[in-house]
Amino acid sequence: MLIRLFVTHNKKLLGHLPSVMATRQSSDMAKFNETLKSAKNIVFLSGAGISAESGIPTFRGAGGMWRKYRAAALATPEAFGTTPSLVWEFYHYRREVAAKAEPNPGHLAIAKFEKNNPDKTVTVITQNVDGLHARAGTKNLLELHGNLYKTRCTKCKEVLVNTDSPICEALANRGAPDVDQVGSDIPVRNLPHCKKSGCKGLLRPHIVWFGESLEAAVLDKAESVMSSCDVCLVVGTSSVVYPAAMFAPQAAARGAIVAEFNLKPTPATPDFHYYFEGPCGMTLPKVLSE
Ligand code: BJW
Ligand code: ZN
Repeated sequence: MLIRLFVTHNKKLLGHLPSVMATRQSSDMAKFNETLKSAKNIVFLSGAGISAESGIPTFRGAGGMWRKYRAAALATPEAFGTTPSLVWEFYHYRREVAAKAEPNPGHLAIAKFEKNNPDKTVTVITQNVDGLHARAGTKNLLELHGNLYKTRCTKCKEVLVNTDSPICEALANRGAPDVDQVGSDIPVRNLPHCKKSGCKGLLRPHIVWFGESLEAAVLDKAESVMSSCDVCLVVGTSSVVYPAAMFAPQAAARGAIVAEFNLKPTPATPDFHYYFEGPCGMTLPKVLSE
């Protein structure tokens, strides 16, 4: 059993939390499994790490670059405003990668847990946009940051599911991640456009970019679920992107039991009751089937 001090990692942002919670942190799977058995409201809060074992690169790990860009440079409304062609190439590439990927044992263990526990309220709140939780069979799912396979019209704002590959002819054979590729020259008229006759606006990925607000209904629901859960499993997230980064520390501070599954500690680790180190495709199935 690990012994740690629970010290809140960001007093400025989470000022309402007690500054120090002296307690023991555990990595006892059997004990956590007992807690899960008696819980009624369970939330899984996932990030890119859960899809890493499906071959989808994380944002802040090795492989988190596309060409010479970090996601943070392209996932902004400003980047789309100035270089929509480059941003569409980036998303076209990611749509193709995720479409070829398969849910891994971590996604599947969560979906199975939901299915096998109809007496509990099980919710998955994911920051991921790859659609793998849904493909694994998760039903009660909140996609905080949108979805690679949804588009939004920049003019009429209509949101549609779009799984076309490629999403438009001009993007066929584009999006190669090689660092020596520079710029993007697809004319805007050839990028995906709204099919409504009176509109024909430029489409964008239905993804929450940096500096944009999360969809109000999704955020409200996530906050409501987080405020009523009695157990939260934080899986494969670096816990640095807000508002998602404060969900689990806030839940822990009000008394929910929080367990983190990661390859390495994060800034939020000291806030949590349990820490399970290792690939979550191995640790989750073990904990959930104990
Ligand atoms: C494994 C593993 C294995 C690997 N097993 N583990 C308050 C304070 C400071 C800043 C802000 C704030 N409020 C808002 C901001 C600004 C900004 C923000 O948080 N910035 C921070 C970087 C500081 N937030 C926003 O802009 C949000 N909007 C908002 O709040 O609006 C209101 C507002 C705006 C501005 C100012 C104030 C208020 C929107 C955030 C949208 C995030 N969008 C992205 C990009 C989506 C585009 C796309 O996908 O193309 O979403 S950012 C990127 O990071 C992506 C992810 O969902 C998100 C989180 O990353 P995640 O999932 O944690 O991945 P990694 O790579 O960071 O970590 C992976 C983890 O897995 C690691 O820990 C590994 O160890 C682990 N791992 N393999 C287990 N096998
Ligand atoms: Zn439109």
